[in-house]
Amino acid sequence: HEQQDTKNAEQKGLDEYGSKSLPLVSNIYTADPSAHVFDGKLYIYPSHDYEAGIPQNDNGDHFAMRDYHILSMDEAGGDVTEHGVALSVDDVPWAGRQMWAPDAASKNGQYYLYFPLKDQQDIFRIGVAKSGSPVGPFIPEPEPMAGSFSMDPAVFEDDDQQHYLFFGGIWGGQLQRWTKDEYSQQDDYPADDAPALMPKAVKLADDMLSMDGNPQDIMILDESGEPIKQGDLDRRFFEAAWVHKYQGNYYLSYSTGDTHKIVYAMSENLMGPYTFKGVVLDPVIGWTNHHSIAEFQGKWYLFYHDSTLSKGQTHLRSVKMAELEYNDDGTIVPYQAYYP
Ligand code: FUB
Repeated sequence: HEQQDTKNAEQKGLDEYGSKSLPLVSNIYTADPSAHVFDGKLYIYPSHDYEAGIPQNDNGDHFAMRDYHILSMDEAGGDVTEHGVALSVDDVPWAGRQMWAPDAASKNGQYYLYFPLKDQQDIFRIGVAKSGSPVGPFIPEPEPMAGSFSMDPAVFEDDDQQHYLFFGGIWGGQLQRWTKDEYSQQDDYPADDAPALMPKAVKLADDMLSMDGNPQDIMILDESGEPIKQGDLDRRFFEAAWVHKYQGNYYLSYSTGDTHKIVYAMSENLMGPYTFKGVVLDPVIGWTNHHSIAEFQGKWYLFYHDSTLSKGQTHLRSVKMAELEYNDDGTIVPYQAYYP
């Protein structure tokens, strides 16, 4: 951890934004970090941002990513290896455009990369690609996962080794187009005083390539036990769900999107309902906020991104990591990403 502290100290005062952490890599732009420890080593599965020259819009067309590069570290604060192209849009037979936030899982010595990508009808689907190595290259299945829709997959492995896929996101993530169980060209948002659109989750089948059953809503409740409302912009689910387990409790954390926070809710049951607790990370430099949380070598870390390296360009982000702390009652101490 000393090395991390040194990096932090070096950073202080050198960055116009007052960032507490350095980008993990600066040879490419990286975003949406999904972190996992496989065989004692830390792997980060990020999006790979680049300048596609596409004007910004609410649909996120400017996030036009075309491949994935995986990062790894032997120790926190140590050297970071960027492993080159692990999967390219050119390798995916059903590909349309936009390789957004991926995640990965491991089972029986095989590694699985779950990736959201629009198909040739411009509908987000979730694809799976396999490799014998955690850093790829990954070979995609010929079709997207049957029954998949929307984006931001996050795979959680429970203590019994069963894997679960959490996913979904509104606005450009298209979740609001699936309220009738089939894709609609029209957005269909609940009224502001109605329950919000919730993230989805489903058990993964033994083959890790398909869903075991139909995705269900994961309910996020307020302190009175009522579903968080669509108009509750500081708390309602937008995108980037992530699940981790700490001291026997499940934590569902996610982005509030247009209010730019990472917030979390807790439950004793993986499939919920979850009770809203508070903020993990306040808005960062850049529009999007996306994270993961993982334990590595006995400490808990928050992985996030911001746009400090690109001087604030929202679609050119960099992955960072920082130690995450918990209070004695299991609630999370919000991480302050910038020096005041
Ligand atoms: O990187 C593209 C999209 O931006 C992700 O899928 C969202 O979570 C947001 O970070």
